[in-house]
Amino acid sequence: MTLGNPEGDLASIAAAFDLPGRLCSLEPLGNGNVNDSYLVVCEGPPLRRFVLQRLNRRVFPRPELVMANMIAISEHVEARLNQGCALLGERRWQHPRVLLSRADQRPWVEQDGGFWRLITFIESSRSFDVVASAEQAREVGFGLGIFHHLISDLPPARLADTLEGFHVTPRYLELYDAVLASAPYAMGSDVRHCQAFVEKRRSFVPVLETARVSGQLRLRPIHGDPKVNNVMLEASSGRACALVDLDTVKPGLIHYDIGDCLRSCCNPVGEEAADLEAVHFDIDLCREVLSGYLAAASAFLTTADYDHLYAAIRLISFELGLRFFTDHLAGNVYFKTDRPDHNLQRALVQFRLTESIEAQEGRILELIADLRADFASGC
Ligand code: GN1
Ligand code: MG
Repeated sequence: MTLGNPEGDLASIAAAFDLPGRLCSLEPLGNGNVNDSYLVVCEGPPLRRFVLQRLNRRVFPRPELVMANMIAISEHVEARLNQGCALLGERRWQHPRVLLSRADQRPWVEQDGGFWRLITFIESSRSFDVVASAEQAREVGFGLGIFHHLISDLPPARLADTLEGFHVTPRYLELYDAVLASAPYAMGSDVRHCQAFVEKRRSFVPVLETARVSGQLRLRPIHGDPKVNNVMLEASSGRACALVDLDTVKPGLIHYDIGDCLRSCCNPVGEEAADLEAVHFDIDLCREVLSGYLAAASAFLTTADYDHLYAAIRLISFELGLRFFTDHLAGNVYFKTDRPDHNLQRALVQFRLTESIEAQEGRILELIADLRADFASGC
């Protein structure tokens, strides 16, 4: 099989892992903004599928620590599942497994400067770039809740900080200020709009970090990127059955995850939307995601956790907008792009979503209070 790969033969990289059979196909997979992913199919029966990924070394300067975190999480989750998890009932929960290199039994292969890993594909499952129904929204929330539940007793110190400053919003603001100071080109009206948008929200930026430093919120193991398409739903039942994309698993605030999941699920037109007018935060979807989440996670949430939920929802959409905007100003050096203004458009989408969240602050706070009361009464 020849795949015309400019950086060496992808098939030979896949074959360097301990695959269970002969490789029969290999094709690009998904639309990740950072790593490159390929679907690898192995001869059966049954046919077995895997995901081959090249980690972006600029984003993850210590990729071996990313793998160590993935393995620590996998072992922990497997052990928890073997003990049985009452919350899952009849539901099957899966976790991607890491394959080892044939040559040295390490969980990665390095070739021509690339750092590659191969993990199992979650069989009989699908993911979606936007939420298609209330049931799906609830399942995505439940999936995140189960994931948090399964890792809630893993001491965060067991995980390396693979991406220092990830979701620490004041750090993104510092980077933005530095990039803006040396931005090389004339500012168009969209850029000026984004700049003014950020200026107005400066004082809000440290809200979660201040709560962490004061001890109100504490570090826990988190997923780091639980956007809607990282929650796999069983194809037959539509039930959440796995969380994938575990690169960003590390110690953090669960609020980053909850905010990220909500900003992703509750924008019905998705983060690549071209029509800004259509971007909005759908509070009905928010109710579904949060109630799904709380059905699995309410047992370990504190009063302070609930008190910071609204701030998390507002902050993480703002933060992603700030990250896209900064990358636009920096010349698109972090996120993959298809065109020069791609990151600017993505920033405009997230800022529009932030505005919609802000406009519904009262309703979102009421919703959180209602759900909190329901779950406190054992609903
Ligand atoms: C990046 O590469 P991907 O699509 O899994 C980013 C996330 C963003 C996301 C927005 C390591 O994730 O933080 O929320 O794009 N991952 C990293 O789609 O920066
Ligand atoms: Mg990711």
